Amino acid sequence: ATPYNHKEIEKKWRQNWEKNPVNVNDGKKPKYYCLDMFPYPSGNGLHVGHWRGYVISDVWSRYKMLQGYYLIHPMGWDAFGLPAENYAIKMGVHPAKSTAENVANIKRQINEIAAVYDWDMEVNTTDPNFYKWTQWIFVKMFKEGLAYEKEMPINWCPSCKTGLANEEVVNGNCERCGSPVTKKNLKQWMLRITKYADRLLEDLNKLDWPEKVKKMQTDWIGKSYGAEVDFPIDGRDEKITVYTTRPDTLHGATFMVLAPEHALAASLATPENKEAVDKYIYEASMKSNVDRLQDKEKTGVFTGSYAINPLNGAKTPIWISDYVLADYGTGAIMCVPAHDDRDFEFATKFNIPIIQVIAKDGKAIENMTEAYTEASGTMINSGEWNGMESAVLKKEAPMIIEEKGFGRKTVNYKLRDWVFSRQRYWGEPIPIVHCPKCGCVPVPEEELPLLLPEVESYQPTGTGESPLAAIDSWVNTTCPKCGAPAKRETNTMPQWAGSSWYFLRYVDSHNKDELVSREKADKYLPVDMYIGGVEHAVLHLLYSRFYTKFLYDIGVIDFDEPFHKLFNQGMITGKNGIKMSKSKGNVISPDDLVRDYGCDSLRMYELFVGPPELDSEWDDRGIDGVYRFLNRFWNMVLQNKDKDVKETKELVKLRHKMVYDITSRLESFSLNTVISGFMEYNNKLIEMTKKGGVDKETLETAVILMAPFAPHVAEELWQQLGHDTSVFKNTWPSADEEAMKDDEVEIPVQINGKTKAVISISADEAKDAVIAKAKEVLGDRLSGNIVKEIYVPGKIVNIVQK
Ligand code: ANZ
Ligand code: ZN
Repeated sequence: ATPYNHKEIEKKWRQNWEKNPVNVNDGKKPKYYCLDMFPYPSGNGLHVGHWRGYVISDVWSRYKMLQGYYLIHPMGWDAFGLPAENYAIKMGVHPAKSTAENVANIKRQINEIAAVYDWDMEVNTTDPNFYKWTQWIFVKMFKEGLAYEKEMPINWCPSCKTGLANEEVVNGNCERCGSPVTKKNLKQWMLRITKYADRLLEDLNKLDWPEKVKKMQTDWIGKSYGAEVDFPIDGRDEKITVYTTRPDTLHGATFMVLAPEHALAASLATPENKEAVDKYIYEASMKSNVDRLQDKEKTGVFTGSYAINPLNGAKTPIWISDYVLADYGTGAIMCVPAHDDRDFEFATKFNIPIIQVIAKDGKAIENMTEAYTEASGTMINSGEWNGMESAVLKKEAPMIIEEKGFGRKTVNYKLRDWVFSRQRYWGEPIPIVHCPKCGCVPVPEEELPLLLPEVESYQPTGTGESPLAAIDSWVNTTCPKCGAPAKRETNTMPQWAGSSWYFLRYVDSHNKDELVSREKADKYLPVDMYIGGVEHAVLHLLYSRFYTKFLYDIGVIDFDEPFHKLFNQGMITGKNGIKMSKSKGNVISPDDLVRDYGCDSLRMYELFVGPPELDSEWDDRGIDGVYRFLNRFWNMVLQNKDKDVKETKELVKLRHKMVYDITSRLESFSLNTVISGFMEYNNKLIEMTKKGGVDKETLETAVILMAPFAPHVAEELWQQLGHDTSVFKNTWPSADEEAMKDDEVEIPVQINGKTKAVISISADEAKDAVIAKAKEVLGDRLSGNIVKEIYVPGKIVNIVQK
């Protein structure tokens, strides 16, 4: 038989598939949309870690194709934004040029995977035909009041020289470059994602996503119920309104704290405290939110003023501290040190009284060494509330407060509006004109795309202005409304803009008149399966849901969740779990492995390295084993192909068990055990080959099962088995449970050669198990002095005893 030659058959089938695509839309098949998170075309190319996700999605796609679906399986490029621009600056070439080169290189590498991508659908976020619609969505949002301008202190990365969204700040550092994030006061375009907070939260229930990701989004949206309480200021007309989730503890409020940015903070300082207060406020303004919340010793300053507890008239000192955030709740809190950790720490440090108002079993703690934070127990020191269950009161207090007239029940969210301006060159220009008379006027829809102009210098300026601001001929324009001289907005969109909706465009990527035609959207969308890394849990995956809901609201599409099912693959790491990166010098390129072992071996090895949802260490040596397996499989099929073996009960059973095992492992996404399953079944088939051969149906079934994993090998063997159509024209085999059952046989059980009983066993049961069964039926007929135990497989048991 012909030996397995991966180079030859991979070339042959690649050409063949190009001419005769295996994924065809006959208009009758149901669609299945399997999407990869599209890559940034960075200059480093793909490493074996990138392959993993693409292989997983391609295996799943081909499996769906074999189940009879018309597959939507596209690929494209997320090419605007900081990574592409930073790379271009480093290499000293224009980002448009370097991006095009990188796309070409990565596309070549991706083609080595032999995935069934439909390149006719390809999109690139930097293509004017694409970003026309990114801008169009912005204009629509502006018209709906969802895009607005606001001046405020925002997160600023001094190294990337641009503003960042909250989602892009990770533990106080820039999500891109890791530099500590500072604050900068800038006029910003904002997207009102908060308007969708409730829907973004509730609709998580509709999604078949990992619980972990749902929880991350739930926490990020951070909905909480509580009350606002108004505290009059002693000797003044103003009130301080606080937000609390624990209004049941109102009697235990022994001080108040305002955020340094609170409107009243500076003015509450009495003359002797003025200097200290001003200094504190100034210093706080230099820190980021994350810095302020991090676990370090509390700082604060007393204003000298007091507020009156509206419930019991107690005089409570007003402090300022940076552990209270300006942009959450009301930026002011009532502090209950007995029942809140942060307040306890603060009160202990500054010697403020602590009053316990909730007690377990009604008994107060003698010397509190930490806050009692459970919301269960009985109210004490709480006037008319004494004796109530705190859990009950927690729910009722907002209503009581509302009735008494010094507050109201409220709902709060942690989610903030999306800071949408970037002071960088390589992004979609925000299509707005600033007119001295008309204010902000959107570029008319029919004039989109508003092209990104060529510039001499695309380096970030660091001044808070984008490099576009330096191009007078571009900046100076006329107002689309009144015709007066006006100026263009010079900020660009964040890199998330294009990726928030790209999955909609694939199915109608050439449409010049619409983002996507309603007909195609109804037919081919939304995404059934989305595969990618978990790092996007609250960035891309939240923004995409927001955009989808908006486009649903304005009637572009008829569904309001983009991704029905989500699978997050783990990372492939270098030795000792270290992330693969160029700087660490541990990047393994797939190119050499494909050359030496072939695409099919690398595909299977990518899955074999470990459970797909976990991080796995890469070890080059393992691919050898997969390569040898493919050789053995190849030889096994070819050895049997002309033998014309009749199917036996044993072969039928083996076939159905194989179908059952492979399918159930595949369905549960246990892809590494699918590969080990193939190895086990191949060994069994090799055994059968030695015993007399494997029948054609079993061979064909094995080849079809292998097709999503090793498509070239499967296609070639399918042809060698005598077919002239593609292996992918088959239907995925199904397992018959009846056929999988083991046969039972009855055998005699003897003592010293005389039959005493009959037992029924399955034909391939192990000797130990059969002897155990025999001894059980013989019971006390056994003497306890056994000399020998004889088992003739499937025939007879004989126990020799004295
Ligand atoms: C009194 C109290 C007593 C509180 C108690 C807690 C426990 P979540 O669940 O995160 O919404 N808080 C309110 N606004 C704040 C701000 N701008 N910065 C920092 N902390 C703020 O938390 C709400 C609780 O966090 C509120 O309830 C408030 O403290 C505090 F035993 O009020 B609480
Ligand atoms: Zn940065």
